[in-house]
Amino acid sequence: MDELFLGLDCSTQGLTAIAIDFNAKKVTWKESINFDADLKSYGTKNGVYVSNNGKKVFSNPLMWIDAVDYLFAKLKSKNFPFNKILALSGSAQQHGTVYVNEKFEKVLASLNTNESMAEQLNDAFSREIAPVWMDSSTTMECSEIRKSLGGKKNAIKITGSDIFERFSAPQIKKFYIEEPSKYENTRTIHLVSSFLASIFIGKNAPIDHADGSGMNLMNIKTRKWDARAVKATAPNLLENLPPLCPSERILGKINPYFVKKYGFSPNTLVIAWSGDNPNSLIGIGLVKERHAAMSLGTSDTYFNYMKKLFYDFKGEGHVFVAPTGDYMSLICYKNGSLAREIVKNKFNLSWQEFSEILNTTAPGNNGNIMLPYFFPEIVPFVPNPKVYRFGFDEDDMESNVRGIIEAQFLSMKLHSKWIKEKPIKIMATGGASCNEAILQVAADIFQAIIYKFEITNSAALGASLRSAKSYYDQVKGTHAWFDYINKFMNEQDFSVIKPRKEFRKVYSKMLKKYEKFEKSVLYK
Ligand code: ADP
Ligand code: XUL
Repeated sequence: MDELFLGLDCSTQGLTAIAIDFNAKKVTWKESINFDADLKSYGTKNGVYVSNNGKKVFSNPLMWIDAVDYLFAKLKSKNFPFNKILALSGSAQQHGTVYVNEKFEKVLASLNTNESMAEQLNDAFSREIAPVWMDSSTTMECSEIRKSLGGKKNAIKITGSDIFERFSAPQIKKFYIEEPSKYENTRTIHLVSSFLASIFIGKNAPIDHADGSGMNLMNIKTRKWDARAVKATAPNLLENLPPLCPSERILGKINPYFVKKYGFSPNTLVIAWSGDNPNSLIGIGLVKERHAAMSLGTSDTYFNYMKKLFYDFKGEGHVFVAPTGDYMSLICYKNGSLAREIVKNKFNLSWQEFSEILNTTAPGNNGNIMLPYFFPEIVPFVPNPKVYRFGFDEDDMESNVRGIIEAQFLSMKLHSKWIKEKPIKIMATGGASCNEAILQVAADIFQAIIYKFEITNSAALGASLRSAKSYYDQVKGTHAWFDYINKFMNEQDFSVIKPRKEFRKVYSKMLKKYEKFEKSVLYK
């Protein structure tokens, strides 16, 4: 009988399911839904709601659980073999917080299959909205927490990151200050990942160490809630935080709702869920040093696997626990796909036409440089969006198209310098990684080989691989991650984008110029 494993990824803009047959080394199913298009009644744009000043960005947790029912109904209509899934795990956008009340667990334990989960869980939230990673409204709370922890350097040493607007601690603090009675009614504060894991096990699920690292609440060394950070955030917070656990933890058997409604076996194991970037680390097989990844999704991220803990005391980057139990570095950009789309749409281009321009214009953009802060930026910190163009104007199509792509990778190269290992290989993933013209610019700027996989959703793939490992470790004894990855990933289809040596000089010069321009606008 087939031994299948399911990985789900609840990202900013949609929900994806990937099923793998681990022994056959194959992805056997892939199905996605898009929140804006498939769950229109929620009225999101790119999966979120944005306040007028652009700083508050949030979503509706009911939409995410509706998405699970919607996607599973779609899979059922296609005869997806739910009964062959031995274990499942999941991935979710990082940092977002979900606030549930005491009804949550009670309803979860007795879900009825005649109604949707969202209908039944309607009253189970103490806060209707869930702030997400794109939120940048908590600058004041960040400085208060940072101060309580003894400044930036201490905050980094304790939590692995400086205090960031989108991280959970400042978000929770703001909620406590602005809506104290709703905070009082909160029974548990989940991350998106642990919230969704909860519906799959029918009770509050723990937060895994990897996603827990993105909260400014977990001690990066002890992997426990840090008493100082918890105190600096909100009163009685410890009672409201789920326990922490290793990412490989088997949480239990699947909630009977899914057995009755979709035909899962009652023995299906549910493995701890994690964040999308940690899952991607596994989904592209990054369990070795000197291999890095760029994920080009709604956010652009750059990350690599680290055996040992080290910090970015400049405070731009993060250190997370990796799902392997080691560490990973990460830098995150808000001006990723949505910024690329603004340029593409301004000139009414298809992605193919956009790529054509990249393929036919000169690397170095004839000396033109863009600083593309269409949205408030995380790295470098730009609280108020503004696009700077040096040497060209906003109507010059070629320079804008090349300008934004070069800027994104020059910035990635510049701000990942703290990660001491220089990559020899970079794996590309995320929706925009299907675009070879974009990846060629990245290869030329980094002067590294870029691997492009056929499966662009490495977060869902990573979740399915994590569920396979936890399952087989339990039945066959523990094996190293490296063995699992080697077995599976080497069989996946990929292509290689080589750096063109002739552009090395152009880009090393341009990087210096970019750095100078960046400094001139940031510190003026
Ligand atoms: P997330 O997981 O963050 O929700 P995805 O990784 O699915 O997002 O990426 C979605 C983005 O991929 C879209 O916003 C779109 O801009 C981008 N995208 C899709 N196809 C292409 C393409 N051919 N070239 C460049 N970008 C693309
Ligand atoms: C990472 C980050 C984003 C989200 C959404 O720190 O904020 O990459 O995980 O994908």
